[in-house]
Amino acid sequence: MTKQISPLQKARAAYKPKLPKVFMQYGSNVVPTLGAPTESIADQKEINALFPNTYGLPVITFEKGASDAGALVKAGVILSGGQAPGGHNVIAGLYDGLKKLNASNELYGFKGGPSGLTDNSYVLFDDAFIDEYRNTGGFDIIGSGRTKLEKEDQFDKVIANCKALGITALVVIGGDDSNTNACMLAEYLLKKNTGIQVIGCPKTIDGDLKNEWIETSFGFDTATKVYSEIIGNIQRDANSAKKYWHFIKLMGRSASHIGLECALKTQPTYAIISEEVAEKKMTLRQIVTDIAKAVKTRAEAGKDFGVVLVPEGLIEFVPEVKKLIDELNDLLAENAAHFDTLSDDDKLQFVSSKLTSESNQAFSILPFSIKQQLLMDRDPHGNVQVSRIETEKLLIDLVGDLLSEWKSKGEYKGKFSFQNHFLGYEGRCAAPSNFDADYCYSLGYTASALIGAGKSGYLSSVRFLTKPADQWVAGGVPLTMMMNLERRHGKDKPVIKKALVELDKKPFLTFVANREKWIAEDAFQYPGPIQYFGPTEVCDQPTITIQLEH
Ligand code: FBP
Repeated sequence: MTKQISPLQKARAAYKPKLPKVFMQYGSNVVPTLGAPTESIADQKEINALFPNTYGLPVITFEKGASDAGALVKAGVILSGGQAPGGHNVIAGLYDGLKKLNASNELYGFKGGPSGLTDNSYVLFDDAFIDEYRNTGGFDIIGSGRTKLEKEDQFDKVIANCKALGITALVVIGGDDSNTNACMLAEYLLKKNTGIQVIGCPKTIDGDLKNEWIETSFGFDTATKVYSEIIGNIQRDANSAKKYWHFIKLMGRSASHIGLECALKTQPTYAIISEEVAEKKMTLRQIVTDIAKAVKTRAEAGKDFGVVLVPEGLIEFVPEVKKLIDELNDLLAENAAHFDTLSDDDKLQFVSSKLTSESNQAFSILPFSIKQQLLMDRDPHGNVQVSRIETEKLLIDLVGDLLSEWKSKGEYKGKFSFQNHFLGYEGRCAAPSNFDADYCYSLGYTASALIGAGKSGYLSSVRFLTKPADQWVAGGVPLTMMMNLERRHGKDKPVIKKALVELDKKPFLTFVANREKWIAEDAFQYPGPIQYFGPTEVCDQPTITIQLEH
C-alpha cells in the first residue's frame, strides 16, 4: 500500500531549504578561515588540563577558496536527547553536503541516540531514505536517546565500531550535555590518534545552548511558535468564557527562554521567569502571593479569568527548593541501592531523617504528590525530570489556599476557577518552521564542511540569523570554548555552560516593561499557527528573543 501523506506534507517535502551564501555560491569550494586561539568561558586552567588536544582551537568561518576536499569520507550521525523540530533537516543538510564534497561519500545513522554508537546499531542512508524525511518534524529517522557517552570503555567501543565500518567522522546532534560528551569523545579520539573527527550541532527546544557564536539552538523557533498558537487559543477561550484562570506549564528543563518568548508573543495576564525568581531569592510563598494579588486585582475589575505561564524548571530556581533538590540529588546518588529497596512511605521517612532542618521544612510544606515527584529517578545526566513535576498544579493549589484565606477575612470577593495545561510534547516534534528548516539544513551542511576541512572538537555554527538566510555566515566554534566546571553528582565536572535568561538584556526588559499592563488590561495576542507559505513578514520571522538580542 502506498503511504498516504497530507497535502501540506507533500508541499513541505518539496520545500528547498536556504543555505548561507558561501555554500549557495561556491558549493564545496570553500575553505576555513581561522580566528585567534580561544579560551574557555571560565576555569581556563582546569579545562585546558582536561582537554589538552582540543583546547584553544580557533573559531572558524567558511569563505570562498579552492578546497582540497574530495577524499572519500564515511561519516556517522546520532540524534541525542529530547526531540526538537528540524533534526531531520540537519541530517539532510549533512548528507547533501557530504555528497557535494564527493558523490561517493557515505553517511551512517546510528539508531536510538548515543547507545547506537556503542551497540553498533545503524542504517546507511541513501537518497530515497533521506528524501522521505526532508522538512519533517520528529527524530524518527533514526530515533534518539539519553544514554550518557562519557566513559573510556564506551569510547573504545565507538572506536572499534567506527573502524569496522571505515567511519572517520561523527556528528552529534544534541544539547549542552550531549555536546559536552561530544567534546570528551573528540578529545579521546585525538589522544588515541584514531583519525576520527567529532562535530556537534546545537539542538534543544529549550533555547539554552547559545552564546556569542551560537545565536540559538534549533527547534526553539518552531516549538515556541506551536506553544504560542495554543496559548493564544486558550487566551481566546478565557476571554470568551470569562470564567477560568488557566495555568500553563511550558517545557524547558531549566532556563525560561520558552516561557519568555511565548510571553512576548502572546502577552498573557501573568508569566513567571525562573531566573528572576532565583535572582530575587523569592520563596514559594512570595511567588504564590504575587499571582494571588494579580487574581485579586482582576477580580476587583470584574474579571475572574486570566492566563498564567509557568516555566517547567521553576521549582529548581526557588532557592529553598533548589537547596532541597541539591540535597536530595546527593542523597539519592549516595544511597541509590538502599533507596530502591524502600517503599514509598519509607522513602519519605528516610529522606526526612537525612535532610537539613531548612530543607526538611521546605519538603514538609509540599503536597504528597510533589514530594513523590521529587524522589523519582533522575535522568542519566543526574537531573530531576522536571517535565514530570506538576508545578502548575502546585501553584493552583497554593494560590487557591491563599485566596480562600483572603476570602475568609473579606479581602477577596472573586471566584477562582481554574484549568491546568502542560505544553511540551505538543511542540517538540512539529514540522519545522521555515526558519528551523533553513537553519537546521545549514547546520548540517556546515558540519559536512567542517568534516571536509578535517576539523574536530567543533560545534557547527551559523550566524547573523536575523538577516535573510543568504546572508548567514557558516563556521565552527570550539566546544572547549563554551565549557566551565559545574557541580554534578557531588563532583566538579567540565560542562558546556547553560545559557539562562539574562535579566539585563532586551528580551527580559521588554517583558518587564509591559507585564503590569498585561495584568490590568487584556492585551492577549493570538499568533495563530506557523505559516509555511505566504508573505515573508508572516512566514519568515525569527523569534522575538533573537530579534531583540541582535
Ligand atoms: P534536550 O535538552 O535534550 O533537548 O531536552 C529538552 C526537553 O524537551 C526539556 O524541555 C524537557 O524537560 C525534557 O526534554 C523532557 O525530556 P523527556 O521527554 O526525555 O522526559
